[in-house]
Amino acid sequence: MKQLTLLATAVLLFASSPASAAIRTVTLTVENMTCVTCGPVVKKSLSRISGVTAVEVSAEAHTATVTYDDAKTSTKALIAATTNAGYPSQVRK
Ligand SMILES: [Cu+2]
Repeated sequence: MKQLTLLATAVLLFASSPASAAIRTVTLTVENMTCVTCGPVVKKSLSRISGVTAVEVSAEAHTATVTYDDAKTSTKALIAATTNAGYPSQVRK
């Protein structure tokens, strides 16, 4: 029983720790990418966010795959950046 309590405590600590910040990769579904010049615009809007380390845009699939440090930015900021550039997006489920 004691071991179980210790384990539960450890899990709780891990889950709430700020040290759990990590590099994450998310795929966004991006609207309005209708021609070849749209991809670079979307890519640029995401690349200049602090904390973003890599961006792969597929105009054909209407997606942007973004690698970022979740201590520095968030999916909310990524979505805001593409939306402000004229390309509303959402996290692909
Ligand atoms: Cu275009």
